[in-house]
Amino acid sequence: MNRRTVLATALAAAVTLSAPAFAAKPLVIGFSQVGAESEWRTANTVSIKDAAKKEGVTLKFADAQQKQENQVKAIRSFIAQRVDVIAFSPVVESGWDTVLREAKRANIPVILTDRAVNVSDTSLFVSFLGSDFVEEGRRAGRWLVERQKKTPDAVLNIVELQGTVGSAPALDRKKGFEEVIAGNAKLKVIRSQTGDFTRAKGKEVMEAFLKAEGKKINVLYAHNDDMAIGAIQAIEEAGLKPGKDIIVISIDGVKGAFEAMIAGKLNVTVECNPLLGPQLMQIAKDVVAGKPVPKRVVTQEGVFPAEVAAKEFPNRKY
Ligand code: GYE
Repeated sequence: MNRRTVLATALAAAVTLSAPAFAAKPLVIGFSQVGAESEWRTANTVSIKDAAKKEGVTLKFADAQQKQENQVKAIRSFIAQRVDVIAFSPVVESGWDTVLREAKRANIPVILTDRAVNVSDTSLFVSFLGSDFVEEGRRAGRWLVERQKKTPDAVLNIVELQGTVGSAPALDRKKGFEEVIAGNAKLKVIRSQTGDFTRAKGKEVMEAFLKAEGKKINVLYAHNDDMAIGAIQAIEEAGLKPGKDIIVISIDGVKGAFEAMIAGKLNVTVECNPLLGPQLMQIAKDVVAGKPVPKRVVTQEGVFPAEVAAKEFPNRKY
């Protein structure tokens, strides 16, 4: 090797060595999703994946199929991979202390999206981005209180389809609704059971409600649109008219709910916005940059009764 070749080789080696230092290292986020149980969840997943792509974030996405143990496993694997940020939508509220302590010990910030956790130490997560589910339950209740004024003498028997047992939206939507109808002797919840936020379960449980209570049922309050859509099928199969014989109230505001409202089968949906991707990316970037981030970011939402469904439908993004 002559002197020139030695120099050239050394130079090439130096360039190769220093090249990665110049390229911006993409932010790596490990995200553990609940599952794919509803239209809402699908829109939420698409929003997160799209926002990551747009922001040049490397997203490690894990679907937990509605099982907490899968989420715990995913979080542990993100810790082992030393991702920059862990984000997740906790399927249920409790049972997170141990794994979140492990993330904290590894110095990996955790962002909660969509659903809350019940932990003894709130420093185990840096931010919680999502809706106010108690308020959504209140909105559903307030709509019914107004509707009841049309038939002031009638007692309305309500059946409730709850979301996933132990999940923040199921607990809070029940609580908010109860808070508003409490003390109103004309509004009575006669049955309440989980339909796990899915259409199939919503239909199955509504069939059981109809079998047990038949025409006594005046109102269905479903914690999400998918369960309401499943239940609407059950009501029709029982020879009754959803939206008329039984008032149907639900939460989310997905396209399927607007279609059901336009068809006269659903009376109202309370909006819950799943498009959390862009805000999640921003919070993650800020955390890694050492900027202060808000501990709680509440999503802005509305209420859509059937009367406005046709007009609003073209504006819906999920
Ligand atoms: O309402 C439901 C989904 O956590 C807000 O989860 C979310 C809920 C949503 O399965 O459709």
